[in-house]
Amino acid sequence: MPRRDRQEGEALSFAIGNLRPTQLSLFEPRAIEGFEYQPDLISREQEGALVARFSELDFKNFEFRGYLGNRRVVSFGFRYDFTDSAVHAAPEIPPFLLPLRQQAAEFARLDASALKHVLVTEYQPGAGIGWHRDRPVFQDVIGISLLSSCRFRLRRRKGEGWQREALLLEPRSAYLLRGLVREEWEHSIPSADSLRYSITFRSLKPAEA
Ligand SMILES: O=C(O)CCC(=O)C(=O)O
Repeated sequence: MPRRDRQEGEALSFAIGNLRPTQLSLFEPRAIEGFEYQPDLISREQEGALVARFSELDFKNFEFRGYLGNRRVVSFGFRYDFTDSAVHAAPEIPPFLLPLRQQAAEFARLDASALKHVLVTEYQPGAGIGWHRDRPVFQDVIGISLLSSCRFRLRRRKGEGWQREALLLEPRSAYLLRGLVREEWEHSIPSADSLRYSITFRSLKPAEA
């Protein structure tokens, strides 16, 4: 793993629930408490319309304490700053993302207003994300994949080693990370073969909201 990803993975935090029967069996993942997967949350038309709007967004390389990642990100509502390990106000969630936020909230059985943070991530070929748990200031995490599939890897400490699971995230699908999968498991995505975007909605822990 490149040094940058390793350092990022070491310092970030995690999340998973019950895999639904709709889950692809390619990697035959065992159920992980708190992880849910929903194929085809959005249509191809909605996917195309979302991607068309991304050229308006001010993507910047992901930055972690002086290291630049090869994925590019833009935050709305709130942004997490790794320099002071705190959330800060970010530009308002653009109206074109609000219908998707509603769909994400319904999938996660939440009120849309609870999803105060949105992160749009661009993975050009060669870009991935190292092992991490999402920061503890966040509660539930809903990720929507666009354009390409990717392998979503999960691991947690087991004795001296790791228990590992993996599954395929299909384009237009959504996953939910809540509870145990947030607390015990790390996740990572290997370098993309082709362009992929993800849109991640997060709720804040009550103390932060
Ligand atoms: O691209 C994804 O679906 C994963 C994003 C992720 O794990 C993160 O931003 O912390």
